[in-house]
Amino acid sequence: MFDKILIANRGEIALRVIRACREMGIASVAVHSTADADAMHVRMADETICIGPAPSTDSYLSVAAIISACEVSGAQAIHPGYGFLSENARFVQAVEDHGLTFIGPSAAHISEMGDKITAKETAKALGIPVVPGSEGGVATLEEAKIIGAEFGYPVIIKATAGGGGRGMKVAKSEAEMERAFQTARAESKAAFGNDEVYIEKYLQKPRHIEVQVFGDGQGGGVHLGERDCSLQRRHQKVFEEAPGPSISAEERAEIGSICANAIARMGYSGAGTIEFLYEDGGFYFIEMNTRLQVEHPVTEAIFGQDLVREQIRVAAGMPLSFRQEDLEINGHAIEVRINAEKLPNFSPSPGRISQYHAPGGLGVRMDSALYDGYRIPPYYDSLIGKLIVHGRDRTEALARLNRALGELIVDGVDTTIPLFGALLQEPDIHSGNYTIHWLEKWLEAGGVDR
Ligand code: MV4
Repeated sequence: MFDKILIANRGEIALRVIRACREMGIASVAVHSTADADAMHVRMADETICIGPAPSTDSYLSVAAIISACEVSGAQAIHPGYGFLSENARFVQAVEDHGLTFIGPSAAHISEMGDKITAKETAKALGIPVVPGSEGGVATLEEAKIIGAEFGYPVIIKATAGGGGRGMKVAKSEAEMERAFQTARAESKAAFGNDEVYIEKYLQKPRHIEVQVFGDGQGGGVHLGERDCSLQRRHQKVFEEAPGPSISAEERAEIGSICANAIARMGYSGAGTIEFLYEDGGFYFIEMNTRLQVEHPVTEAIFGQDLVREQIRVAAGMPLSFRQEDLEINGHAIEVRINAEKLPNFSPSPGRISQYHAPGGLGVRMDSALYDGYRIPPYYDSLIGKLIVHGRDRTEALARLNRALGELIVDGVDTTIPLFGALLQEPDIHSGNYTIHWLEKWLEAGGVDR
């Protein structure tokens, strides 16, 4: 096992990794920009190293600075958290070239899943159901129209280099194809320097269901059920839950075993998420994330497993600490993301936290790097906390969420907390009856202000 790990991240996820390290008897090294000198992750780590100025391109995204910090500190492994360098294959290669260990999958698996066409081909070859559509890239408008006629409108045009919704366009009819196709290509070129696109049948009212997987890197793989992350605004998740309220035990076992087998056959190592659209009882692969995700705590809650500890163990060459048959779902968990943003437009709201009080009690977890007097810098993501509640069933989890939100105090900046009080007034949230479009429609109809 490693005796020292460097955490190439900041905020709540850096604390999350430090906590796992401490429980495992591993020393932690925090890296930070000059803007984060007073950040909680810097206070909590065993050692700290300043890696550059405020802009993340010169600090948290600097491969050279992070590898130097690792060498200087004597850490043997790097945990990337989420975002920043967590899905950067060149970073992983550089880490390995320096004789260090990346806590995550291989550079090859990261690149394979970073290219969305390759990811889909790999998924299909491994028996994972995919959205019907083009075989590979679509280079010309003529070809695009043939695909449209074959699968039927509406279709969606997606960037091969994309993900997370960038460079996507819907064509509702052949008349809309030219504009949608050219716009998707131009946006992909501008955003990723690559104009390759592919086309899929557009699903009109799906849910976003993602399956948590773990590979041991030795040909073993397990799944830890699904999360429903359909409540999103502009591709940013705001409310996540596990298990998915629309997924039966039979569906879970079936899609779970397909995913676990695929991970095993890939020889995948560490945590991953296989993302699906779910509509009318069918699962359709869209992407795979090769990192630990923001919403991993809802899975931890219902399975009683520490996913960061598991990532570290697997990276150190140890076997998974559980077998599929050891994993059992206990109750229901919900996470809400607290962002420093001003409603109703979700505009960033950095500034000084005059008062912070975290909720507590049975079934409540607050993952946050806030403290009284902390100044939220304007340079980074607006996520400042995650409130995770766990109950014996969904009804209890919702009641507990309502109770915990009542205890939570974040003063001094605007936050998304009022959004969740308003959501808890909605019958559709209580019944679990929502798709990927529910939140945006509700916000357009004045949801937060009602
Ligand atoms: C789709 C889709 C409908 N049909 N693909 C958006 C982000 C990227 N991960 C995939 N996305 C979508 N792909 C087909 N064939 C609708 C979306 C989509 C979406 C997906 C998940 C969660 C929220 C979303 C919001 C808008 C569109």
